[in-house]
Amino acid sequence: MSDVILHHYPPSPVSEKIRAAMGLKNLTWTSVEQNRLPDRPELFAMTGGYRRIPVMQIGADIYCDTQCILRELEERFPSPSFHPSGDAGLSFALSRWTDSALFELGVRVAFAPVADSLPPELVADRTRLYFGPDGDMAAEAKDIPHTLSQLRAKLGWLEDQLAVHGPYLHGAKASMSDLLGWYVVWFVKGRYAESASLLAEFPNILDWAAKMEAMGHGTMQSITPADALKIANDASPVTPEKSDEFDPQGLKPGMQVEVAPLTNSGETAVSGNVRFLDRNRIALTREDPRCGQVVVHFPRVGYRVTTG
Ligand SMILES: N[C@@H](CCC(=O)N[C@@H](CS)C(=O)NCC(=O)O)C(=O)O
Repeated sequence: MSDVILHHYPPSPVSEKIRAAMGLKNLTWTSVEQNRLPDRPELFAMTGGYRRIPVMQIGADIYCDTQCILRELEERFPSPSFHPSGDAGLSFALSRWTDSALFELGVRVAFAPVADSLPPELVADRTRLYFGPDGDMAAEAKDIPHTLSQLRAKLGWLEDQLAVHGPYLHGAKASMSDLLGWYVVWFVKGRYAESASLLAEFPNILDWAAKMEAMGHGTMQSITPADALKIANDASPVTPEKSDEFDPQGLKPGMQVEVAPLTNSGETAVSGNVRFLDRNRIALTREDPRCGQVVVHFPRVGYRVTTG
């Protein structure tokens, strides 16, 4: 069984980014299917309550957010690289657009027109999560023509890039940028009933999407959330202690802190002691009776660290 464990659920688009990343690197990995609603006791024991999906686990080291997951996969499995043309900086910058403005359009198009046929608790949860406390899915449904006008223009940017540099966004080989565009296109293609007509004017996106689909998800086998918890309990974290003399908040290993995503949807802050710091990542040591000591990694970008 592979040590690389991905906590996810099949319809999750952000998880598709990482499943496709496994395919790009042709990795063998272990899948833990989590609930679609945040009833995930084993995972929360390990993360300290971080509520988003996916999460990657390697023994007792836990990686929250796809920014951290992609960095860790690249460090552990450098070949083939997520950055075949050396454009890591551009890809991370691009991720701040795909994972915000572009993904939010995808959420509107995928959820709003079918919200009436989805479980009300799922709709209520995702409305609050993605559109904040004043979100209104019925209003989003009425506004779909406008939303499509925004999405169409942005898909056009991907189309233009592929037309000049294709078959992938940076040229001959698939890169992290392709994973970023792909998971939103995958989401819209799979969930928006009119996606065929939306995408019909984008022949380069259609060719590229077929290639991304064919890349697959690597090789996967499944275990249960309880199995994954036991793996964490039986392992010790391997993340080294690391300080960062330039840290603008004066954070140091050993300090007690809280880390929370910068959203307005009231997501749980995770508490722990700083173990590792650099400008992209912070990792916290925490203990839970169900999994023993774990080290939980978060990105710096998009998260606020507060000291007690
Ligand atoms: N910034 C996060 C975003 C993850 C995200 O929003 N994931 C969605 C699933 S596609 C989610 O967690 N939705 C709520 C849930 O599943 O509880 C990342 O890059 O991993």
